[in-house]
Order: sequence, then C-alpha cells, then structure tokens
Amino acid sequence: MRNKILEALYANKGNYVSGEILKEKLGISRTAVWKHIKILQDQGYNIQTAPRKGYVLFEADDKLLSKEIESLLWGHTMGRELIVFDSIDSTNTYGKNNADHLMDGTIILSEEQLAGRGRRGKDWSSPKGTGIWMSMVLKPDIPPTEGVKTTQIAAAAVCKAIRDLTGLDALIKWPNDIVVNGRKVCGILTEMAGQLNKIDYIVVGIGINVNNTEFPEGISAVATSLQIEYGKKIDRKELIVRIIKNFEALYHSYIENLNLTEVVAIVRDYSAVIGKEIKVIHGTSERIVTVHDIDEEGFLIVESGDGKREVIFSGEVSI
Ligand code: BT5
Repeated sequence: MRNKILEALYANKGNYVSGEILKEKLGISRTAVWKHIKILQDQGYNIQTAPRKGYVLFEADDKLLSKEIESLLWGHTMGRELIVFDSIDSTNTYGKNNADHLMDGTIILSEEQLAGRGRRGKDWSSPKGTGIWMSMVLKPDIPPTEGVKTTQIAAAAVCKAIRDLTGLDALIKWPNDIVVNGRKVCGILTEMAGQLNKIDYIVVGIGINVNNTEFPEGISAVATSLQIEYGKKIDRKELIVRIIKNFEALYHSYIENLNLTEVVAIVRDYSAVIGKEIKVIHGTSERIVTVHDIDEEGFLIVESGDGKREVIFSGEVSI
C-alpha cells in the first residue's frame, strides 16, 4: 500500500495530491492514507501536508536511495535486488565477481566509480553524484551467441528513456553509444561468461553522463551530459526507473521468444549511423564503409566502395 502511495506522490512530485484522490485510488479510508503517510515520513520521506491540499513529496537531494528506487520499481522483476554503493571500483566488476550468488535481474548502482571501465581496457570517467553508473546481472536461458544482443536492448531502452524524459534528440551510435548533438552521453559495456551452450551470466553496464557540468581533458571534446544539452538538472532516479522499465519489457519479449522486432525498430529509428559513412575499427585494421541498414538481429549492414554488402557483428565505429 505504501509503495502505491509513493508511486502516486512521485508521479506528481512537487505537486499536491489530495487525500481524497489517494483514498479513491487505493480504496482505503482517508485516515488509513494519513497513517501510511505518517509511516513514510518516519522512514525519512520528505512528505509535506497542507489543509485542503493534501500531500506533496519533495526530494531532499539527488542521492540514489535504494528504498526510493525499489518503491518505484515495485512489481518489476528487474531490480528486485538492488545494490547501491556510495563508491566502488566498477559496478560491472562487482557484478562479474559476485554473479554466482546474485539473483537474475539484480541491479548495481554506485554514486561514483573509481575504476570505471569501457571496452578493451579503456577508462570510463564516473565522477561522484553526477551520472548513472549501473550494471544489470542477467542469467537468461538463451544460446550464448544471442547474448551479444543485450547491448542493443540496453541501447534501445536508454535512448527511448532519454528521449521520453527530456525530448532531446538522442541517437544510438551502433553498437554501444548514445549520442546527443554528436557527443557521447552514454556508453554500454556488455560482459558475458558461459560455456559452449549455456550462458552463466551477462553483466550489462550502462554509464550515462546525467548532471555532469565538466569533463576530464581527454574526453571533453567528445563527451556531453544530459544537463548540458537539456539546460536543466535531471532526476537520475526517474531516468534509472524509466530505463529499467523499458529494458525489462524489451528483454522479456526477447528471451521468451527471441523476438527483437521492437528493439530493432527503435535502434533503426534512432540510429546515428544509417546512411552515414563510418570508419570501422577492428583491432589494428580500419576501413571506411557506408551503413545501409540494421538487420533483424541488430547487426549492421554496410556497403563498401565497390558496392558489396556485408554484415558487421561487432567492432568499433567512428562517424
Ligand atoms: C563504453 O566503452 O562506452 C562503455 C562504458 C560503460 C560504462 C559503464 S558505467 C557502469 C559499468 N561499470 C563499468 O566499469 N563500466 C560500465 P567504449 O566504447 O570503449 O568507450 C570508452 C571511451 O569513451 C574512453 O576511451 C573515452 O574516450 C570515452 N569516455 C570515457 N569516459 C567517458 C564519459 N563519462 N563520457 C563520455 N565518454 C567517455
């Protein structure tokens, strides 16, 4: 019941919700509503009351409190287990090291990462309290070859959440970046372990620059944050919850019948690379190709200079 009250107050954050509306919505008496509100206040929620207006929830600060995020994810399978650190080396490393005893769908968040990782040993800048540094531990019963597609599911979930929350023209730079106005706001690092025919775990790491106002010198020319682009501070918890809800819906339809249709529709619609000339980097080799499309499995169909088409399954691209 209290989760439902919180949900209603969060949905109208900063605005009053009358006791009458809560009573109708929840099917309990106004006195019962009031008693639940009292308990929530005792638990530390900043809920104010005013005669004839009702109840209003204010956030004390932008800290990632697990209780709040849990209440917003109530009834969802992703995030049933939620671990929030103040500081950690890397949420992905924690997920990998503890995967054997973490439940499928566990979400790990940290206010900062001291050794955030990108792909192939690159660094990921993760300063305190500014961004979303999050890993999801997944244990799907699908063939290992399918696991790589979770990157596209995560990209679709993040891109849609950013667009819905901010209206920014966020685009997916295949395979693992989200960009706004040509600069990177999000990177995804998918790590997997398993045997020939079975996935032990997948850890999907998502790093999003949310309220960063500056960047280390090495990346300031290529990175941006949602706050910089949107012009206002963004509620990290709200974005986290939207991403997780989007991800859960897309991921379940995928693992249940390996259906990627909706994911592919999103990554195509919001692609930063379709129709563009890109540089594909594979180890030490580089070549220029034109992106023709993204196929039904989320892979890139490219055309080289001689008009020959081929599918690219992984790699790094630069526009
Ligand atoms: C990525 O790698 O983009 C994957 C980033 C994944 C980060 C998440 S945070 C939660 C989880 N825990 C982790 O330890 N990691 C995951 P890649 O495509 O290889 O890009 C790395 C490159 O992006 C670096 O070499 C920099 O040039 C640049 N970069 C580093 N930090 C950045 C930032 N905060 N914003 C934008 N670009 C950044």
